[in-house]
Amino acid sequence: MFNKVLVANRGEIACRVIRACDALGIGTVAVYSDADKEAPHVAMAGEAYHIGPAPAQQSYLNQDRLFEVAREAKVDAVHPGYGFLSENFIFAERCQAEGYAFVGPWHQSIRTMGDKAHARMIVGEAGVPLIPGSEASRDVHDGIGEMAGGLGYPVIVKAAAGGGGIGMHVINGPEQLEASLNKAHREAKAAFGDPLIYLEKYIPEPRHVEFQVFADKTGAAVHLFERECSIQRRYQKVVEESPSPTLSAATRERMGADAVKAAEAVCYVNAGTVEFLMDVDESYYFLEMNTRIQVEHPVTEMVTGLDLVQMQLKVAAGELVGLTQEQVISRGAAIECRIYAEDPDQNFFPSPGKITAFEPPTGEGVRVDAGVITGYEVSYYYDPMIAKLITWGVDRPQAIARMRDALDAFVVEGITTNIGLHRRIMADPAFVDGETDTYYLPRLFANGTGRRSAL
Ligand code: MV4
Repeated sequence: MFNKVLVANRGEIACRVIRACDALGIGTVAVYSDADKEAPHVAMAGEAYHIGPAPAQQSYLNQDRLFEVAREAKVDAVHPGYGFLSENFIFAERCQAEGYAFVGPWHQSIRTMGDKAHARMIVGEAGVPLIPGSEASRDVHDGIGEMAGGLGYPVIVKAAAGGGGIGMHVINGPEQLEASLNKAHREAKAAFGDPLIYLEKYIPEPRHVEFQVFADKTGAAVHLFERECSIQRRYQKVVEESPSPTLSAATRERMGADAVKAAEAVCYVNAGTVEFLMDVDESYYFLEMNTRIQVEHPVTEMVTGLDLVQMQLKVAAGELVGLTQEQVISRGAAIECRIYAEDPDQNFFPSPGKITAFEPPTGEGVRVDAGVITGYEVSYYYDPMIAKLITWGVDRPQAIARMRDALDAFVVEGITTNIGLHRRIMADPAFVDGETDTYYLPRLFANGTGRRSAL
């Protein structure tokens, strides 16, 4: 096992990784920018190094500075968390080249799964259902347009290097085809420096269901069940839960097996997430694979009783997962509400400022993963998520009831947060009925309920 780990991140995930290292008796090295001098992860770590000014490019993304700290602190592993450098295969490769274990997948897997078109091809060849679509192309006039007719409208055009919805355009008919393809090319080139785009059959109002997978150096992968992440705003997840409230056991079985197939197709190692889009009839399709620990990993931890970050560290140190699929059991229901420093009355614009009181809720089945404390100054340099509130119940109604009570008890003063939005969602009959798909929030904002059709 490692002696000392550099936690190359900040906020709640840095605190989370430090807690996992402490539990395993591993030394921890935190890094912090000018804006994070008072951040809780600094005090939690065994050692802490200042790495530069607040802007991420000059601190948390400054690879040279991070490797200086790794050398000076004599760490033997680097945990990238999520965001920042966690899916940067150059960084992963450089960790290996400089003699540090990278707590994550092999850099080649990061590279493979980072190219959405390439990932689709490999996973499709392994027999995982893909959304019917075209091969990627750089040139509008090489037949990709004819594909649209073959797929049947509506279709959607996506950037191969993309993600998070950038450069995506729904095309409802042939009259929009040419203009939309040209626009997608331009946006793909501008956003990712690569005009590679591809077409897919458009799935209206899909659910976003993802499976946690874990693999060790033997290449054997297991899934740790699913997370329903359909409640999103501008492709940013807001509420996640496990199990998915409406997924049938038969579909769960098949999706889990396909998630494992996708991971094994790319010789995946460590923690990964296979994302699917699911249609109303529970037909599902591979969307993408995330090669990092995700924000929403706690809901999986609450229903399986596993510590995913400790597992990451053990597997990165060469240990085996040591679990057969039959030994992975999901019990009860867990829900996560992401607490953002943003103002719902200002179109959820970030709302930085000094937190004058931060008193998270406690109680049976309540977990708070926070990246802030009373007195901390939330800046606008980083993602505005300040904490995650997770509840577990013996069933979904109990998890919801506990979430309502926890949200009511959550004290955050000095800044505005989206806690009010979460209380609205937890009180919404459509949410309670599990009627959530990726258009739930737009419907809630428009109609006061996320109900699909105004009954
Ligand atoms: C789709 C889709 C419908 N049909 N692809 C959005 C982000 C990117 N990762 C993929 N996304 C989508 N791709 C087809 N063929 C709908 C979405 C989508 C979405 C997907 C997952 C979670 C939230 C979403 C919100 C809007 C659209």
